[in-house]
Amino acid sequence: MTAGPPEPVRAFLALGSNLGDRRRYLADAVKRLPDVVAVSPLYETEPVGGPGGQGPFLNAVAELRTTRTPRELLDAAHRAETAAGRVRLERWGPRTLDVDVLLVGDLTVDQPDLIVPHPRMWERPFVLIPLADLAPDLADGPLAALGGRGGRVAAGVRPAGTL
Ligand code: GSY
Repeated sequence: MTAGPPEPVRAFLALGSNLGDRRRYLADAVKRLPDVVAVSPLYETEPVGGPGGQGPFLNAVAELRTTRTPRELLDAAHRAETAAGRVRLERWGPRTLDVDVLLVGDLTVDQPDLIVPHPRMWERPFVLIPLADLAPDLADGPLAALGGRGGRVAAGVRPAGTL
């Protein structure tokens, strides 16, 4: 028996920006990324980690229906960051665009530059809250462990409209 074409899976990418025209960087990234079928609402969020004095982030999550590998999605994420003029001045510092691969179906990857599922996603309200808008089945449990969806404001995550 020969293998048929790969079945598309549901994948999720996290998008964030806290420098320059944040909304435009997110909108351009969504157009650039492959196989996007849905985008969460936007949230304005307090920076987690990194140097003090950074401005707030705009965060969202994009849902893909894709046959691409996690590595191909990471490459697409890096291309979108480069197109946004991202310069890596400072680790965890302000950035025009950050795109993280969160989940790719039920695939797991553990490589030096790519871990899927994203290892810190389950503790980040700025990821889980927009993810819960698209996939409550995946995010509501971890979000409840952090204080629940009702904890949005307390977690420094404020609704900021849509793209
Ligand atoms: O890891 C994504 C970049 N990032 C963010 C972010 O997107 N949102 C918030 N609120 N804090 C962050 N810290 C980092 S690093």
